[in-house]
Amino acid sequence: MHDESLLYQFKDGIGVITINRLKVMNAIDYKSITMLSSLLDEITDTNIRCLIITGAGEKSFVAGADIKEMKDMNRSQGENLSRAGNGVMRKIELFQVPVIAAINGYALGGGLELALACDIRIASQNASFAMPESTFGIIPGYGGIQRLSRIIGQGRAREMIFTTRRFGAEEALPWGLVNAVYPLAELMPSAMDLAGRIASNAPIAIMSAKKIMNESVGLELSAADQLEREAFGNCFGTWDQREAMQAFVEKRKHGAFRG
Ligand code: DAK
Repeated sequence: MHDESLLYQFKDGIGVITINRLKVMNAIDYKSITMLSSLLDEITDTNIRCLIITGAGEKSFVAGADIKEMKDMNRSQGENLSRAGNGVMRKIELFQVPVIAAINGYALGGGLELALACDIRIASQNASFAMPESTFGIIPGYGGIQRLSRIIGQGRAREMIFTTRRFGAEEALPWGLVNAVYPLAELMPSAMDLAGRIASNAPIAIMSAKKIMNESVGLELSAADQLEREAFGNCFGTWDQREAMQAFVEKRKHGAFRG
């Protein structure tokens, strides 16, 4: 169940979700969070190979949680928002195929947290980033504190959260907050290209690698190795593995992966 504030397109194995709340810089309210959650549940197409999340327009990816909605919330409404928000971020993180955040402008607060839940972040040159929560008397609550520290390291994450300083894509790049920066017009074609490259690989291998990378966070190396070993073993005997290796030996192009 979703309305025009959340758009979904699917073509050639690639899904694109667009947060479409232009009047509020694509800030996400409780309804958008719940719709996003339902939409993710509804994407059951086994042909999906990669998902892209972006914002509508040319100024903003997602300018955070909807402050106008939040300002009068009571404690239980805040808790509901938190539960829904945490749930949807986790759903993105655990989504069966890789998720790319195509950051086309402001990625602030909850918007940055949404991007952090994705596997890969790429940005347009006009993108900007901040964790401004403490200027509103709150802290990042959609898992952003944990994910930000894991992605850019404790020192930089603390600086971002404590200072709330907003900075641009060129600074985000060397920090590893985004993997690449493009002129705005090239952002979506580049996201599609990246998604296409992911989609061209063996689906079971990609999904399995993502699962192991998620599950091994925080594990001892030996336990993580065990997970990896089992998943590695499971790849053998798949049609894709046999066909791709056979094709290499026979010096021919492998048949289309079946997944
Ligand atoms: N919420 C609601 N409306 C917003 C908004 C937001 N986050 N951001 C922008 N808008 C609205 C503006 O109020 C304005 O509405 P009107 O005045 O036209 O009615 C419209 O979008 C256009 O914005 P501006 O006129 O301000 O446009 P500018 O280009 O001048 O500035 C801006 C764009 C994005 C720099 C600026 O609007 C801005 O600073 N917005 C606030 C960004 C921000 O601080 N975001 C972080 C919010 S805190 C939680 C977990 C997580 C969170 C919350 C709860 N739980 C666990 C419960 C997350 C919190 C946050 O994200």
